[in-house]
Amino acid sequence: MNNIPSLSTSIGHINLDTCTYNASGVNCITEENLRELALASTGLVISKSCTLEYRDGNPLPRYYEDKDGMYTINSSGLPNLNYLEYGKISSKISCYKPFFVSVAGLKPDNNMIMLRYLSDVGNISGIELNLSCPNIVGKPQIGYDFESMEEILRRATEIMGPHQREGIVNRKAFGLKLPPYFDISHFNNAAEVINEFKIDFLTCINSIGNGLIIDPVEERVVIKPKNGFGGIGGKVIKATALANVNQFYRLTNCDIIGCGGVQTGIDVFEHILCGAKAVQVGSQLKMEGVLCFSRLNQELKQIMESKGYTKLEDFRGKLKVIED
Ligand code: IRO
Repeated sequence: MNNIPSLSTSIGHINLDTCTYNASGVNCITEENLRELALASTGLVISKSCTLEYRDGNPLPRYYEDKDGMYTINSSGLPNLNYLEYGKISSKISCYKPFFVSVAGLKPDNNMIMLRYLSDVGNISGIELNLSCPNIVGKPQIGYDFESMEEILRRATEIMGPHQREGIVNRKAFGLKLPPYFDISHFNNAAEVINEFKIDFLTCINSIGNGLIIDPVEERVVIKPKNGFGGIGGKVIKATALANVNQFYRLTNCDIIGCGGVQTGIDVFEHILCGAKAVQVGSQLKMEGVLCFSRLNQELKQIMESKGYTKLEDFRGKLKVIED
């Protein structure tokens, strides 16, 4: 009998050999970055969020981490090659494993142009629409404006429905990268909007927007853009991430992708216990490089073995609450 735990999973109709992969944004801008991720022990590869045009991003320094990964702060400002390039690169990555593209238009119309094009590229398996970039001056996070979010999802899901290409129905997994929510009424508001549409997956969460990390010795901020304000990642955001995974697991029928505070196999296990079907790694990938995936997968397998679990569905979403 083969008792080695399997980490295989699925996102929408896309099957993955393992449940961990990169968070969009970290080490995934260039073709070289993406190939390195494809050759690592990832279940899929997702690109940096893209825009219509190439972007250099914000001035440096725009990223900072504390020495033990307790927190990171970034204000990258959407550096990316542009959406057409990720369409082209898709053929180089999809020969290894599923390739997803993250999309973050600076205007709603730009999102629609990119979705229309990318939904017709055969080598792309999924699209994550980023509704939560915290770092573009003058562009509020769409995920916090439920009216705009509804309007964008109405237009996006019309485009992302079954797509006809050379006579073949070519449907991608379509999902949203959400910001963290902190109030129960906001979880309900967001879920109500999401449940109106056909959304395959939700990635919870993006960085916690507009935090401020300072250097008390220098009496100065640690990154340059926006007077030092940026998106917070790292260990400190795990509790918020788990809460968001679990709320959206309860409130929607979407597949949930956990993201936030993952440094060890236990963190991956906890995300799955809260309902996640797969788990993205951001800050830890930045700190450790792509070898983090084989380590995390191995650590998760050891935890599963010690508990007698052979597959993720044995414990996914089975978080217990304390009864009276
Ligand atoms: O500054 C960024 O590029 C960035 C993006 I688009 C995002 O979605 N989240 C983040 O922390 N940084």
